[in-house]
Amino acid sequence: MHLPPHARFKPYTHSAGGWGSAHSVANILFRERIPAKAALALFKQNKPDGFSCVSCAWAKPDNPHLLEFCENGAKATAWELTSLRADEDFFSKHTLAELRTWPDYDLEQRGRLTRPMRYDAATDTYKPVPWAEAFAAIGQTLKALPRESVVFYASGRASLETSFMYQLMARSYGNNHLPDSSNMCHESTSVGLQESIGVPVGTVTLNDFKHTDCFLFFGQNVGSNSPRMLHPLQEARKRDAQIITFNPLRERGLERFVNPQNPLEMLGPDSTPISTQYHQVALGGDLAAMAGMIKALLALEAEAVAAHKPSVLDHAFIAEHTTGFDALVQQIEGYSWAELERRSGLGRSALEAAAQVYAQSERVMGVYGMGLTQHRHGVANVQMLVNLLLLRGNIGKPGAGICPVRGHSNVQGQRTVGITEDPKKVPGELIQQVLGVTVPEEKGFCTVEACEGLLDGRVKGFIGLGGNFIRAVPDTSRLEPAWQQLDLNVQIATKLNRSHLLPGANMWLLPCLGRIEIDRQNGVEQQWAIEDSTGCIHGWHGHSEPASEHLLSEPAIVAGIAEATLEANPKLDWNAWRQDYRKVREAIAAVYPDIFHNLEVRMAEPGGFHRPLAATKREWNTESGKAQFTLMPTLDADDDVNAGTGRRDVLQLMTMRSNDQFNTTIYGYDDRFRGVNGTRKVLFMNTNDIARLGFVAGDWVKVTTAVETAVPRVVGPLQVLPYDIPQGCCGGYYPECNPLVPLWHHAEKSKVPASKAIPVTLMKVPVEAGAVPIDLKRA
Ligand SMILES: Nc1nc2c(c(=O)[nH]1)N[C@H]1C(S)=C(S)[C@@H](COP(=O)(O)OP(=O)(O)OC[C@H]3O[C@@H](n4cnc5c(=O)[nH]c(N)nc54)[C@H](O)[C@@H]3O)O[C@H]1N2
Ligand SMILES: Nc1nc2c(c(=O)[nH]1)N[C@H]1C(S)=C(S)[C@@H](COP(=O)(O)OP(=O)(O)OC[C@H]3O[C@@H](n4cnc5c(=O)[nH]c(N)nc54)[C@H](O)[C@@H]3O)O[C@H]1N2
Ligand SMILES: [Mo]
Repeated sequence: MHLPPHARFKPYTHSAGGWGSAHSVANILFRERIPAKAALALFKQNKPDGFSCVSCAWAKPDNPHLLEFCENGAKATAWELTSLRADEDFFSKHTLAELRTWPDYDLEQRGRLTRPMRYDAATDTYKPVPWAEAFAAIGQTLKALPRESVVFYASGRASLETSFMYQLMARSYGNNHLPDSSNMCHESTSVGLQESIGVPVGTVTLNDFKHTDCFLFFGQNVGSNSPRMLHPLQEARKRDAQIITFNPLRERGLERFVNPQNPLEMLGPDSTPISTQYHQVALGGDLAAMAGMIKALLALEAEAVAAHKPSVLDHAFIAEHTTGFDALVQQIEGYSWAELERRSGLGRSALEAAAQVYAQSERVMGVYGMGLTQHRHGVANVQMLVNLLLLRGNIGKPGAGICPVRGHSNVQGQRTVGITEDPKKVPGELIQQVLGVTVPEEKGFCTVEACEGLLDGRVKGFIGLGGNFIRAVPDTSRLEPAWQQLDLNVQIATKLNRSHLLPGANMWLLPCLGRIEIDRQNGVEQQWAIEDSTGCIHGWHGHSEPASEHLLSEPAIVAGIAEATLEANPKLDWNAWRQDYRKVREAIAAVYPDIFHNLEVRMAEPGGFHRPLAATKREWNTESGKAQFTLMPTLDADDDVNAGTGRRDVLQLMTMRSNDQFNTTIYGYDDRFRGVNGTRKVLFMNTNDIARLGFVAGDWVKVTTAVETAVPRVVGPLQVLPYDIPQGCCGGYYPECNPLVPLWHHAEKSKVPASKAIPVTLMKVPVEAGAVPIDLKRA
């Protein structure tokens, strides 16, 4: 088993990108034993004739760089192209009881899954089975289960074609239980933007980045999680665009960047400073920070009026296109500066400085990530950012708009083609007419509801189209035992993970082709389509030979389960779809003509095509027919934490990603930009809190959730690491800290788990036997 090398902490003083990034890519290519020939696949990544990155959902330019990929995209590719295999030999040697003791890193590091397998309780191992047998048995169990008891989960990677088929399978089966990873991610966006501006997705394209004067950057760690976005940001900086960042941590990628693909920059001493203002907002302090900016903006407006200068607010836009302006002004004016400062953790002058730049910029873009969405008031956070943008007409003009940075590479597209628990969001009539499938009327389960169903026994069957459900969800310690009560658990996956190791009655592991692999059906290479974070839809195809001859494509697996389970439907020929994905695309185009008409031709155009978005044309599909200013329910993004503010020992914990992971996939134990090496068992803390709570750097602590204390939620021991984080806040890694998030601690309206502000207390514990101490002297 893998043992972490000597753990150490040393603040990272270099830029994001640069040689550190190139070195890290070389390391992983070596470790995954990628032959040089296969490494050439990187040249095809994100190219018009190539494959789309398996990592994040960031947009691909139509004129890509020679190597249009980033450190983390390259890692993701290497992870999939690995020559290591978790084959039948491996599974015959390891019981699940043993594998459950392995860390996430070791599980996936075993390499690609190679054969369909069924859990055998007698030997506590997975045993290979032929595909036909797997499909028949799964179909039989599904037919026997109550239709409302089965959940169809999707992690956001599967193509538009697979996703379309998958939701039809669920609906033909008889329910709308289609939660996906976006329920833990950007659902606050889908709900918030729909209400405020009438579209569930961002309004900007890559082209807009060329015209933006000012970026307001909230809670998104671009250097690790969407590094290719650093290119347009760097270009923007070179023409002196302003980037105002709000983040509790000084994230390296938001500070400085060296383009690892630019030889001159790699050799020279220069890096581009990214942020022009950096505000270390308190966890959950964004509502107050944005309210403060609006308050400052209103003051500037008053000054301009008094001095007979041009208005700061775009009154013409506000009058013609919005509702709710007066009420918002009244609410904002009711907040005192003292309150705004206290809640945001930022000084008035800092917020005024941000407002000043905003007021002087013509084209402003609001960019954000999990720092806004994963809060109790995550939806309000998103809507407050919209408020700020609307005040100066920054939606629906070039260079301006709202830019949620999505996570999984096709997470946005999956929603577009019907993976949603809400039947109102799918064109039921057309689905009935074209495909003879009746969309059930009753709303299905989102992720949190699926978890509730697991806990109370309503969910008896679970199909996972990718992902690592039981590791990604909140309240892990309560949910793992429930997961083992399932009558049927089918996991379609590329690599082994913890969700596969807690079997119930019937547990299946179905290995699929990865996205980089050539998918041949009837000897013909197939193409797929996806939609990126900017609503751009484009095609791709695989480039390397499959990891095993026994793998099936995701569409083939979905078709296999559907055929074995569902009554024959004369309008829906699963077998024809499995053999030719063009037919699936025809159906997608017929069901969603506005977005996907002529899909086959348009997806092949260089750079793909953009879906129409009414808000970009200043048409508002909202309740009022206008863009809506939204009032804030509260200034606290997290009431649960604030309920405990009386207690000085309660900190707010954010769960975060390292630079060496993709969600629950742990590539390694280094978080280079944050200076942590060789360990993930750390708790990032402010030095004053460390002293105040009676600890010293390097102490080991147990972390306990400080609300609903009757239910024990404990993680640790973790080692205390002094870090530049606001007082009262601390940080630990996802997914290790997930047992601390109560299932009910989620965003209002969107039900996104509030993983960025969990009230916790700490208790010192003796050093764990065998624990590798962090070398703090190097700090
Ligand atoms: N390499 C890599 N790439 C990825 C992923 C990955 O795991 N690894 N995951 C993918 C997925 S699914 C997603 S959703 C995205 C996630 O990408 P991000 O949206 O960047 O999500 P996180 O890494 O969780 O970090 C959020 C950032 O928000 C900050 N933050 C935390 N709390 C607050 C707050 O209250 N206010 C503000 N203003 N900031 C806060 C944190 O310091 C951190 O910088 O990345 C995608 N891309
Ligand atoms: N505490 C806390 N919890 C969080 C978050 C957080 O910030 N904090 N973030 C949340 C977010 S934003 C998200 S998106 C979720 C992520 O939740 P998930 O999407 O469920 O999790 P992943 O870790 O992305 O899933 C990894 C697994 O996907 C499988 N896989 C990889 N590629 C493929 C493929 O091409 N096809 C198939 N079929 N399988 C594949 C592999 O087996 C791999 O083990 O976690 C959420 N949970
Ligand atoms: Mo995500």
